[in-house]
Amino acid sequence: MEKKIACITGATSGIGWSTAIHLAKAGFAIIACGRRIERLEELAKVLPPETPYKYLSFDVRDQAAVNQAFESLPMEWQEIEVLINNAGNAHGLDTIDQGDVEDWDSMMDINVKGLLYVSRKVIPGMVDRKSGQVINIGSIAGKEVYPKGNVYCASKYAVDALTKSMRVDLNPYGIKVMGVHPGAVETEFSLVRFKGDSDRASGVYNGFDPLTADDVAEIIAFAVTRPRHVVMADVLLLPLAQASATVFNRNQT
Ligand code: NDP
Ligand code: 8X3
Repeated sequence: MEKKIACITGATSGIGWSTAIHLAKAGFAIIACGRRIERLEELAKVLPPETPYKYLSFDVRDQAAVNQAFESLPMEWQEIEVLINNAGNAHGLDTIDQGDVEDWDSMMDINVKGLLYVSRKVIPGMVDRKSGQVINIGSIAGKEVYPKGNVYCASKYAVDALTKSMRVDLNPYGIKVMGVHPGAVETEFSLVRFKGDSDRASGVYNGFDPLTADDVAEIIAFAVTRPRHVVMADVLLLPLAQASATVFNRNQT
């Protein structure tokens, strides 16, 4: 492959979708991952036409499926230079005494274990080649807790800890490890958190301009195109109206 390869999980929607487009525009070949195959096929149509493109459909919770997907890549697609660990969601918003255990399992399995399964398949190649970049998408929820955020926050604190640990473990190999931690971004995120309740989901962004997926993708594209010696290690990205995990100026618009 002439172009460097970027692999993006959670590329069927939101931040992952926009990141695939921005990295393709920056000259990368794209491997897009997600469960919804029709979206992965749709993505091919909106990338710059010269973009080499492959998609892998799997559930990040299924370690065997993750392994099989990456092992299915043809030789010319195996040298992944950039890994964007983005797949993830919140499921539910309840106090700790009332949380749904299935929601808890989903968040830990997807946001933490899924990230690990994908990383375990992709990072050894980077170590062998002594080259690569990993960006983990955390959240402001991995920097501060908020009421009813409990398990989602825990999953994102884990992403932050793993990001820092990866940076340490991979330091001898010249692999860049970065954490991008957004505040409120309007994507399908809240629709998933509130299980399809669109009124409740859109209410999250009432009265202010949230970040867009493109806003986050632009930062990711900037981070991965820095000179070799520069690492944007940790970025907290907020909309103007958001001052912390809980403080919003909802009279902004
Ligand atoms: P979206 O809901 O729009 O996108 C989530 C993506 O994750 C989809 O592509 C989805 O693909 C994928 N995904 C979810 N579950 C699985 C699974 N089990 N297996 C494989 N892929 C999965 O949300 P965002 O774009 O907003 O979220 C992207 C990341 O950003 C997440 O890690 C989220 O926690 C984080 N984030 C989001 C913020 C926000 O306010 N929106 C703020 C801070 C961080 P598919 O369903 O096709 O499998
Ligand atoms: C998504 C942002 O504040 O809903 O990670 O947790 S928040």
